[in-house]
Amino acid sequence: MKTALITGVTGQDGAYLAELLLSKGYKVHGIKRRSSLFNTERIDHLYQDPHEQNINFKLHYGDLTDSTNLIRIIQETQPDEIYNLAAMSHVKVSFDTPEYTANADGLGTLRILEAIRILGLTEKTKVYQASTSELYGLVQAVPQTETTPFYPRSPYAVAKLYAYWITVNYREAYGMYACNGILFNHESPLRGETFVTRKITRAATRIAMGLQDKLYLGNMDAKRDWGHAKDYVEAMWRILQQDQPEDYVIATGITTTVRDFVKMAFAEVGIAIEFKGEGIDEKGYVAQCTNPEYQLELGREVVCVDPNYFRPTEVELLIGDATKAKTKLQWEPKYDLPALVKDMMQSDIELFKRDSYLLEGGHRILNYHE
Ligand code: NDP
Ligand code: GDR
Repeated sequence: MKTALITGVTGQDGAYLAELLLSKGYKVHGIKRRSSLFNTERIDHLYQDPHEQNINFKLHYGDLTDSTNLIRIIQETQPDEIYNLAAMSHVKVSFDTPEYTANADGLGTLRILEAIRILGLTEKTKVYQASTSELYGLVQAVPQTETTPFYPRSPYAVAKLYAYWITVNYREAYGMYACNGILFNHESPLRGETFVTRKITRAATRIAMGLQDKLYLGNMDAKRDWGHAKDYVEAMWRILQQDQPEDYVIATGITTTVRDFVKMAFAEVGIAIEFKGEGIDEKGYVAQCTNPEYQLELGREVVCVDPNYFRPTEVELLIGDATKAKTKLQWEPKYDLPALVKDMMQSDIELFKRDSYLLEGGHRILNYHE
C-alpha cells in the first residue's frame, strides 16, 4: 500500500485528489489548517473515525509557513508521494497579501523539499508541485507549452515562479523525483466561491431563483483555458507514476472569454443574456427567459462591471498545449467546457433550492458580493 501526503487537502483539488488516491488503495494523509470554523466541508464524506483500527484517511494540523510542523508530519507519515497543493491561491487577493503569499506559496514549497532532504527521504519520497499557467502571465506566445517563457503578473504568480524553480533545482541538485504540473484553470462544483466561474454559476442560479439581483464582474475580456478539476487530479497522479521526473502542461487547448462563460451559465437556466455597452459601461441584459419557473422580465439588467474587481496587472489570454501530457502520460480530459458548465450549474441549482424555500418562508437571504 502506497502512502500519500496532500497539503491543501481541504481545497478543491485536495478533495478530488484524496478521493482518487483512496480509490486506488493509497493510505492518504492530509494537512489542514486550524480554523475558527469547520473547514473540511469538501472532504467530510471521506472522514474516518480516528478511533477505529486501520484507517486509511487521516488529517493532521499544519501550515506551509511552519517548517518544524512540516518536518514532523513528513517524518511521522513517511510518504511515498507528496502532493503540494496548499497555497493562497487567489490572484487578486495576492495583491493585498503579497508577503504572506510569497511565504506560503514560494517558501512553503522550499520547506517541503528541505524537509525531505533533512529527513533523508530524497530517494523515497516523490513530490508533485502545483504550478500554474499564471506563470506565463503577459503573453509571450500561444498556445503555451513547457518551453514557453514565463512572465508572471501578480504576487501569486511570482511566488509560484520561485516554487517552480526550486522544485526543478532540487530535482537537479539532489536527484529527487520532484515535478511541476503546470495546470491551467480547472473548475468544478467544489470551486471556491470567489473564483470567476463559480461566482458566475452561483449568481446565474441565484438570479434565476430570485435570490440575488445582479452579478458584478471585473474584466470580462479575459480569456481562460478552463478544464474540470476531476480530470486534472488524474494528471497529477500520472505525473508521479513515470520512470523519470518531468514537468507537464495540463490544459484543454480551448480558450473562452469570461463573457461567454456568463452566457453559457445563464443559458443552463433558460436565460439568454445580451451584452451592450463598452468597457466599464458594459452590461448584460435578459434577452429571453424560456424557463416558466423563473419570473425574469425581458430587458432586466443582471450583469454589471465593477472596476473593484480589476487587477493592477492582468493575465489576458491563456491557452495551453498539453501534447506532452497526452503523449507521455496518456492523459485526456473527459469534460469539455459545456459539460463543465452543466456540472457546476446542476450542483448550484440543487444547493440553492434550500435558500429558495427559506425565501418563500419569509427568511432574509443575504446578497453577499465578493
Ligand atoms: P484552493 O484555494 O481551493 O485550496 C487551497 C488549499 O490550500 C486549501 O486547502 C487551503 O486551506 C490550503 N492552504 C492555504 N494556505 C495554506 C497554508 N499556509 N498552509 C497550509 N495550507 C494552506 O485551491 P485549488 O484546490 O483550486 O488549487 C490547488 C493548488 O493548485 C494551489 O496551489 C493552486 O495555487 C494551484 N493551482 C490551481 C489551479 C486551479 O485552476 N484551481 C490551476 C493551477 C494551479 P483552507 O481550506 O484552510 O483555506
Ligand atoms: P485566475 O482565476 O486569476 O485565472 O486564477 P479567477 O477565476 O480568479 O479569474 C479568471 C479571470 O476572470 C477575471 N474576472 C474575475 N475574477 C474573479 N475572481 N472575480 C471577478 O469578479 C472577475 N471578473 C472578471 C479575472 O480578472 C481573470 O482574468 C486561478 C486560480 O485558481 C489560481 O490559483 C490558478 O493558478 C490559476 O487559476 C490558473
